[in-house]
Amino acid sequence: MTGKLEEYINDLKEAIELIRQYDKVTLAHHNDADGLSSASIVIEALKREGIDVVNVPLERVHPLIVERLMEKYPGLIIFVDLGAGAAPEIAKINRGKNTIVIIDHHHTPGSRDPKVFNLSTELYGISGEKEISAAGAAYLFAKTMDSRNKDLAYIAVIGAIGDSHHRFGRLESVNRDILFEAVEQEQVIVEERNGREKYYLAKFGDKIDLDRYAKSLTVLGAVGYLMNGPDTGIEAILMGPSEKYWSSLEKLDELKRERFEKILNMLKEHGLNKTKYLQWFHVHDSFAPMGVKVIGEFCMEIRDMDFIDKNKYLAGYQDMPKEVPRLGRFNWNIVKVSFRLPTPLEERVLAKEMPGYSYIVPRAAKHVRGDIDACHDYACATTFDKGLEEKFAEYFNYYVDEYLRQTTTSKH
Ligand SMILES: [Mn+2]
Repeated sequence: MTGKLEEYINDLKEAIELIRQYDKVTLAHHNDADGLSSASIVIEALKREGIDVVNVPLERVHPLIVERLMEKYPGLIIFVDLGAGAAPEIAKINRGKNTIVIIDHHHTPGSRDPKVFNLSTELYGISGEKEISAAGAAYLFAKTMDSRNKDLAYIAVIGAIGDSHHRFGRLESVNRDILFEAVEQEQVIVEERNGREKYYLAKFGDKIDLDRYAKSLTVLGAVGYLMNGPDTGIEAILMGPSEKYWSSLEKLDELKRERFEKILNMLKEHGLNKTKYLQWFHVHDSFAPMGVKVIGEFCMEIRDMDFIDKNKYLAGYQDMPKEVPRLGRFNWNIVKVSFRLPTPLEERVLAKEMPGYSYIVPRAAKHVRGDIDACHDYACATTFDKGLEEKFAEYFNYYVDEYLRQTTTSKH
């Protein structure tokens, strides 16, 4: 058995008993393919139980968002594909008022709050990086609730592919068990090519390439975040992608192309702000109404272009939209900043010659009260108040120097 799967399912049972005491639920979920997939499973499973669900798609778990969520939707709040990392903050904001259930697969510091049920698979030794997606965890939840929910297996496969859990060639562990449940029900087809598995959705007639489909769901949820994209995605997951789905996908791709082109030309003409180690630029609200995930994508696209300094860290800023679906307007002035590495610098980071983002950003962000989600050495993101960009750059450079001092001293 994988990790403590049995224990996980037992704890799910407990959460289900609790949930059954409510006739309406608020579901906060991430807006990428796995987030939309896990939300679809929970929505459908609860609907079948006769429980009403309001879903709130989120890009990030910001304290002000959590506060508003609890104010506007008191009672029972379920988080899927996010929340585990912020469990202590969620408990703190909640102050024992609402019942919180977190179904997630992200790393978590845990939580001892009796009103916060932190069901991150990571607490049970099941890896959220390759063994189970959030949709997989949601599927276990749904199937534990009622075995008839096994017809939702294909959705857990979509989620796992959305999070690239097949990147080593094939789905493994719990993901793989669920895959075979979907195959058995003729919802998914597996084909082997050059030693790697390819997955197709067969549930809705046409054979759909699941790599392509999962990517399209992330475009709907992230680029279309403020244009009803997440709901269009959830509908497609449950009912099959319609003509309308593919046409809105095309429109969103076009919008993204057009906006990227505009900023690209601006950067080529005016260049980036260059400091000792960090080069950065700001798109302000030029990417609106697209979600803030796109700034990371944009950085990834330009990181090796000619006008980028190959030896400096790369940061792109985008204003956080003041509107959050189903939560309303926020009076904040927050920026999201995404970090990527030009390939030559990435090699120096891999060689430990230069510090990775997981060394620099959490330290520097503290000085501007930035929040940190997941941070990797090669990619990272944070949010903080607009106007602190230059101050942040100073601290960024400070911590690069600090790292370099330490590595030179340790060589003696
Ligand atoms: Mn996920």
